[in-house]
Amino acid sequence: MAGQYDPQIAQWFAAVDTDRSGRITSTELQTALMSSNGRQFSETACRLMIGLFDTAGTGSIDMTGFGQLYGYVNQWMDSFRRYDSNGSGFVDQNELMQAFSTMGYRFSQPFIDFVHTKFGERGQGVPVDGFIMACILIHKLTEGFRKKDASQQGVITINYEDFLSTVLQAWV
Ligand SMILES: [Ca+2]
Repeated sequence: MAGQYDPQIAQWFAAVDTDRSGRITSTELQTALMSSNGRQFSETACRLMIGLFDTAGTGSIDMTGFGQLYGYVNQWMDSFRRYDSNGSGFVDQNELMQAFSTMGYRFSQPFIDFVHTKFGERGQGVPVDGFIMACILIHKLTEGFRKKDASQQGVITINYEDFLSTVLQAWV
């Protein structure tokens, strides 16, 4: 709906859309996050974020998608800052456990340790872009799992191609 955008979002959109194409690509998002956050977000994290609202598969998002993404990014960053209790810019296993349980996930310690290793940087913990990637992938894979888990038992039987489709669907 043209003319109904939050003027603040429209202003940010214009600042991020550096080539004035009317759409935001992952590269434009990466540049914007770098300047607002002071940290280089990985290309993969930016592509995953764009992919969340890139319904047409163009590799970019319009202002509506940008507004939605902006809301999500703020929530993830708030959550990250809340659990990064010593302000190091990285979360450790305990902080990850707290963050996920606040989001409603009940994960075991071994799984948290796995996520910490997978999305973390050696010896430092999980940075904000790794945290956002983990949130997006876990959210999408959980949705895929739930669709197959009709009885809500937390266990599914899945054939090979369904498994591949579920995982690849979550990827970019
Ligand atoms: Ca653009």
